[in-house]
Amino acid sequence: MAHDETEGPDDTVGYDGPAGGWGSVRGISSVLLKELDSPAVARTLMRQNKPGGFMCVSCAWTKPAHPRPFEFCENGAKATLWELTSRRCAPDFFTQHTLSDLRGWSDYDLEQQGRLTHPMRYDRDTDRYVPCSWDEAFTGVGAALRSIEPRSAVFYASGRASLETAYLYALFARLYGHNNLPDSSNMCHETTSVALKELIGVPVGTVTLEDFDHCDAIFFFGQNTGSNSPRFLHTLEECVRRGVKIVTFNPVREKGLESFVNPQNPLEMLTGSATPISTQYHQVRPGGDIAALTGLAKHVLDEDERSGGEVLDRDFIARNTSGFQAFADVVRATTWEEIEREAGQTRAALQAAAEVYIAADRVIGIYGMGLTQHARGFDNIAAYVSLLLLKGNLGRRGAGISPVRGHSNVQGQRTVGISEKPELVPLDRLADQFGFNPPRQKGMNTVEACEGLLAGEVQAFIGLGGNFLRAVPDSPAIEAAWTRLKLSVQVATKLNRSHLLCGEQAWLLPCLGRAEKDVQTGGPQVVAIEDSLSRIHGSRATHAPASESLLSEIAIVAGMAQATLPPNPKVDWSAWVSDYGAIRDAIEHTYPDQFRDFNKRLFTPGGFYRGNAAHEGVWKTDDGKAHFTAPATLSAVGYPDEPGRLRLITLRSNDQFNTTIYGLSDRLRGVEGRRDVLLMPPAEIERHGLRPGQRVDVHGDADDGATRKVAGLEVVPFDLPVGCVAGYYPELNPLVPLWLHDAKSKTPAYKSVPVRVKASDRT
Ligand SMILES: Nc1nc2c(c(=O)[nH]1)N[C@H]1C(S)=C(S)[C@@H](COP(=O)(O)OP(=O)(O)OC[C@H]3O[C@@H](n4cnc5c(=O)[nH]c(N)nc54)[C@H](O)[C@@H]3O)O[C@H]1N2
Ligand SMILES: Nc1nc2c(c(=O)[nH]1)N[C@H]1C(S)=C(S)[C@@H](COP(=O)(O)OP(=O)(O)OC[C@H]3O[C@@H](n4cnc5c(=O)[nH]c(N)nc54)[C@H](O)[C@@H]3O)O[C@H]1N2
Ligand SMILES: [Mo]
Repeated sequence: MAHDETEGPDDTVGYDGPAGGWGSVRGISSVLLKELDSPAVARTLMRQNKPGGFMCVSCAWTKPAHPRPFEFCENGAKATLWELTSRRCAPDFFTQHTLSDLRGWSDYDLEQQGRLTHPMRYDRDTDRYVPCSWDEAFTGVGAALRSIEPRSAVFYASGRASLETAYLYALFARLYGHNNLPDSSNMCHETTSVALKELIGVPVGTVTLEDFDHCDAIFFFGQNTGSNSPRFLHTLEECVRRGVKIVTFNPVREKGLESFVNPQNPLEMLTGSATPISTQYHQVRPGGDIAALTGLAKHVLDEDERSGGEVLDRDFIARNTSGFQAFADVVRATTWEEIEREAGQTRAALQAAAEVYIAADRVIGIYGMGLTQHARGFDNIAAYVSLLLLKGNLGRRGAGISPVRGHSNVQGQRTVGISEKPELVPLDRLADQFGFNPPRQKGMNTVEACEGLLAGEVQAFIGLGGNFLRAVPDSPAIEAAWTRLKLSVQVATKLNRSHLLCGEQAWLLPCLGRAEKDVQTGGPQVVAIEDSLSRIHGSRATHAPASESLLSEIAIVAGMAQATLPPNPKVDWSAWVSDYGAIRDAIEHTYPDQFRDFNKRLFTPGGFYRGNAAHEGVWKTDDGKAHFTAPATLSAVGYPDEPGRLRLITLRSNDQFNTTIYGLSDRLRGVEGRRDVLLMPPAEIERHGLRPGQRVDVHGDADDGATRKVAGLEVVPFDLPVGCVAGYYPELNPLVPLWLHDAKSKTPAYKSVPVRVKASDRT
């Protein structure tokens, strides 16, 4: 059976211990213990996330000015050990295996082969990767790109590459002639970038670390801190000790949001005493957050009326916002019956949460993929912003909205020009700085790039990291379209599924990881990243590279660009490669306000703050105000309920980083040893006439006539709201329709996929 000895309520699978604690230490060692034998690896870990050290490649949580002795967590350590593994995936591996053979391997087994060591070209005759020189690769890529229409090329980026790499990559795309710069953020917090920009005038969160010292309550919607940003648990623990109330809305009872044992606190470790995190935990229905937030707002408005105007911050509303009256009218007219049905929460539960909001002078609103990855994700965020505006909880110390970002530099990549939206990039400055005429036509985001692939309009794809084919919706259909590409290029550290499907010409280009020493003709180089709280940090690596044949991402981008573009006296790729400080100067020139004295401030402890108008109460929106939004719908899923239709949540386990599977332990949820599971509430197991441990097939249930199926999953009873099931990303991506995405940002609806469950023919 797939689970731990511990059980949750109603015989569901669960985990009795808290997040953190001894379990988190064992969680590291069980997978990667042997890598820790190397003193060099241990030294690198000790420098992780410290000023002047190297910045973690796992999540985007902020790096404090006064770090703890170990400023890393279980999952940050895993990410580092994974990158610094002693295993190598060298050319001889590819002489032994054809790509057709490797396509039968799991994600876990592929990455287990270790670090890629040599640049390689796909040889169609033998169906193998064969080693090549860097020159051959660059010349080949350049010739292929020059032979096609630039607008038929897509330059994808996964959010890990540094600010310097991202800036050069985006510049390369524009000098070549397109804005097709989809980013992993298109599958992630694009909803945030679009919604917060429109509603409060900044595309990013408004909260700083200092704000956590002054807040009275924190609301948590759809973010799994214990697994995905564990260092944030320390901040939360400090808040709880100060008496801050934490109210969580999540269909899954996530351990890290319930209680935490600080692995850095010997007393807590010895006594096993845990700090409870959430004061209230509401298992909202997936896609039920607009309804829940509307319920909270309704109670706030009712209490304001009852108390004769004591609750709302009317002065703030009058001076800073627009749309209040229309919002209040719709919320008042919405009935509790509708709210209860859509939220899957009782009126009393929502009122209890609203009471915490009312009682708190300063409130921070946290959220993650539980709000963004829905067909009406924008409306989720709009409802959240509206709630915060009611009591002036934006643009004020100790208050604000804080999306917890994903990849370690995903926010920064957007800051320095990786965007398909030309209006978000200072194209005139770039034109002037580099003496060219940048393309002005909107480029493709991730969903549009997939549509372009399906339509045969995309002819070349470059992946700067990531695992595009595993991460996107409708992954089997996109894989099938992939082989029609004229050119596919993957810049990567480890082998993954996206490398096993090739265009007519294909190159696999291995790069240095962020923890590895990068020496260029100008000496040892450092790079910079931006964290979730808009702070920029330098990252200095000391670890010896995995192979002598690796190049830095910057050198690879520059190499491809030089081989593709005509010479331009204002664009000196070689000078940039020899000294990354020159790239930072160029970034400062393009973005003088945000990157003033970039090189000088690079190693500011705690990072330097890029600034945020909304944090200062300045609203750079169309009308200069922060916007209330009258809810247009209460359901975020974008399709009707039908008998037998379930909402599938795709989850990350505690033992993965996106498509990188470290191991098979989802310790904090009590699911051990396998990932081919379907988590089901006991009531649904019964209603479906199934039993725990039985094999089921999951069928897509979108109204588009397409067949989508993942077969042979094992039923695991799990504490979830009725009408919903959950399973792991990326295995379940074949069930996600490409067209089911947030209406405004096109972020795929990975958190509420319509499915049906049937007993499997397989036993
Ligand atoms: N160790 C580790 N760290 C990571 C990652 C990783 O894979 N592993 N990934 C990184 C990346 S790229 C990202 S974007 C972040 C992702 O971090 P998160 O934003 O935490 O993303 P998820 O784990 O996908 O899901 C978040 C939570 O949303 C809940 N949820 C699902 N549907 C709903 C809903 O309708 N409403 C509400 N309120 N909640 C819902 C789920 O139960 C889950 O607890 O983490 C980053 N950090
Ligand atoms: N069903 C479902 N699908 C989802 C999600 C979900 O919650 N549910 N989440 C979505 C989200 S939030 C995201 S961000 C995307 C993630 O999508 P991606 O960012 O495309 O995927 P990753 O799994 O993060 O990419 C892992 C690969 O990156 C490469 N890599 C690692 N480090 C480096 C490096 O330093 N440089 C380079 N060049 N390559 C490196 C390795 O080869 C590794 O195999 O997936 C999305 N897809
Ligand atoms: Mo993400």
